[in-house]
Amino acid sequence: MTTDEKYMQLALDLAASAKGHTNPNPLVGAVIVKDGVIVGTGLHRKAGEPHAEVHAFRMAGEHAKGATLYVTLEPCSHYGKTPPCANLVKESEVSRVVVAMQDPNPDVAGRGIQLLRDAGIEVEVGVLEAQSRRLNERFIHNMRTSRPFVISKYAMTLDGKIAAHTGHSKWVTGEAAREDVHHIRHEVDGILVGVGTVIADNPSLTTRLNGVKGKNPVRIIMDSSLRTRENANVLNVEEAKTIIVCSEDVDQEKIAAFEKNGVIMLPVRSEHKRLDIDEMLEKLYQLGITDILVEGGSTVNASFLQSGAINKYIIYVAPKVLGGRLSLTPIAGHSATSMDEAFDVEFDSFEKVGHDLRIIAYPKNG
Ligand code: AOF
Ligand code: ZN
Repeated sequence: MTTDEKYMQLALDLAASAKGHTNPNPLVGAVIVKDGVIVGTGLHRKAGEPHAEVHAFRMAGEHAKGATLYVTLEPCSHYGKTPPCANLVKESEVSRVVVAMQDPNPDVAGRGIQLLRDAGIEVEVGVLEAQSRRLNERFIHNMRTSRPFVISKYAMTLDGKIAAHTGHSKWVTGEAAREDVHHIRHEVDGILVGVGTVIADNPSLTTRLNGVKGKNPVRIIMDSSLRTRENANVLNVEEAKTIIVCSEDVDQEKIAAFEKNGVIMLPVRSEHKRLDIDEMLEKLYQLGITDILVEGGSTVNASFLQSGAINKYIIYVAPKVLGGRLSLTPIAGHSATSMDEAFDVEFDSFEKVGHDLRIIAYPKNG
């Protein structure tokens, strides 16, 4: 690792510590170094609060003069909820700025870097860029598509089954893997399941972390013809917000009844009871949902796969073999006639979580 990479890594680690707290904003970290001494550090903690650079400069004070600023995202050049950081960087009289990646926000998009260069500051872009892009995969996707970043999560046996043919599935994975899922729930804005899962399992879809109070994502239920029962746990809106996505041709009175109970109703187009995934995602993003954990069932998983809406896979593999042609698999829907129809993915990482395996993969060319 070069010296620049070492300090950028520190800035990335600082940024990552706020995972799940900055939405809709990106994760940003900053480190200021003068003569080999770290004189300032900062991170963006929460939307609406100061940017990473502001905290770092506050700490560095006079020491910033002639120093190097390491920042994981290009300093902003626009007036958002906070004033532009590029001006602050200029005034601080740092002599060098090292940036991991350009800001994908169209309001910034290189203007911050240009502003600094125009002021005679040496700016280097691209140090640990891949890591920074990975850290902000959700933000980059939001900026590019105005849609939430979709994570498909499921747990299966070594032979790719999620349940016995009876539907019995408690449990595929062990406690550590199930706890890991709660950490992901804690970090995302929304958790989505189909009405089939609501009827079969009556889940509450809340975050339960050992000892630490979890942040509950908004529960999103895909329920085209409004089959969710009145006493379903997901309708307890005191616990967490609930959005039900239904077909736009369902009875208005039915919609009104759910709304009366505090549920947010989201009617979208549908064809043969299949909800339009893209319209749903567009509307969810407008409601402020920047990322979604899709937790099945297999019909919902199939809709997401077929519409090309999956951005990331987090898959748990249990050291069990179930067998059986009728055992259930994670993704139902259309049955391909040849291997050529498979969706290609790229493995990113695999790790043991308790006795299970967690695989992270991304769709190829996605
Ligand atoms: C952050 N934190 O540390 C940096 C950001 O509404 P505002 O003023 O908070 O501006 C948010 C935008 O600022 C964000 O979309 C990104 O383009 C830019 N940089 N944002 O939340 C930071 N440096
Ligand atoms: Zn800023």
